[in-house]
Amino acid sequence: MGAAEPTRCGYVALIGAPNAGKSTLLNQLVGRKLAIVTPKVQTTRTRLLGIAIEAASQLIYVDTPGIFEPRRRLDRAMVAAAWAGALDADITLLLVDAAHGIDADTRRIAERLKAAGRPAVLALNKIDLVRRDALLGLADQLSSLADFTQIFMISGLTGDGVADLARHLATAVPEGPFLFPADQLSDAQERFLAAEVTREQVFLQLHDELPYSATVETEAWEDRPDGSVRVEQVIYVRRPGQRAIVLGAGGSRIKSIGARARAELSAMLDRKVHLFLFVKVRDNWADDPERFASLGLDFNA
Ligand SMILES: Nc1nc2c(ncn2[C@@H]2O[C@H](COP(=O)(O)OP(=O)(O)OP(=O)(O)O)[C@@H](O)[C@H]2O)c(=O)[nH]1
Ligand SMILES: [Mg+2]
Repeated sequence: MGAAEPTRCGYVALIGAPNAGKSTLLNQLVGRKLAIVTPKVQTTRTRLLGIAIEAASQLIYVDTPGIFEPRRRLDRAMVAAAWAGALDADITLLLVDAAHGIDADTRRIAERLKAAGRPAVLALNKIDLVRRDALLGLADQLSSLADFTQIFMISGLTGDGVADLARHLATAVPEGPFLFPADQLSDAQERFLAAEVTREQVFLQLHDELPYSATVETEAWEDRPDGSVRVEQVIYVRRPGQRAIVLGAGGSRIKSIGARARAELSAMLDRKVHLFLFVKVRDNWADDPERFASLGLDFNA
């Protein structure tokens, strides 16, 4: 970097259909696991910033919930958060799962970008799963739906193509000073990231409706003099029967969720963690303004 080179800084929103790989890419771009990732759709519920320096640019990536046809109040708030992220950003990066192709969700997103007169960067993701010649047809089809300034072919999982993408973004964000300290990786509080780590295990270890009926909150956080941390969290579910499933026979499921979450959290924080999980029934949590506020979502979206 020459001394006279001006710095650049900007927000880059990662948007796309559920499961396109937005959170995986965010983690790859930042070089650290911030966002939770699962094979299930609608894992991410709120905006999360991941911050990286590339050459003389600070890139502020915005992970967003997948954009899909909303039905419940929580869905509406998630999709509203995703669009707010997309339209507030300096650059919109549309991620498409190349193995899955163009579905109704992706088509609707492209159409809305076009209607908003919003050019975007297109990234065909998961190229580790598809033949290269299939990618060109997909790129063509997408180009007919919206206005893309650049097209990249990447794998957020293996990192293939991601450095090229980051280099391009670094030149495309506006000139200006860094908006965050150079060593800051996210805007998220540790309490929130810790709750997400447990929610990831709920998604991975429980099935059907349950992950979508559950939310996790960190209720207490105590730094101990010996350098360890004591964390209390509540997993909220909607019905007593769901509480029984989360606990499992003789408490076996909650024990296994807690063990995995504690190991992950301990690695993330680089210190010993004492994790205490409670399961509570709050049948209306998905209609409770306070729970939305704790997720950073707009109840009235
Ligand atoms: N093979 C392959 N799998 C990927 C790639 N990127 C993501 N995945 C997988 O796709 C699934 C979804 O990834 P996420 O990063 O959670 O996707 P997302 O777009 O954030 O999903 P939502 O938050 O639900 O909208 C996970 O199982 C990932 O491991 C990739 O480049 N290649
Ligand atoms: Mg996600």
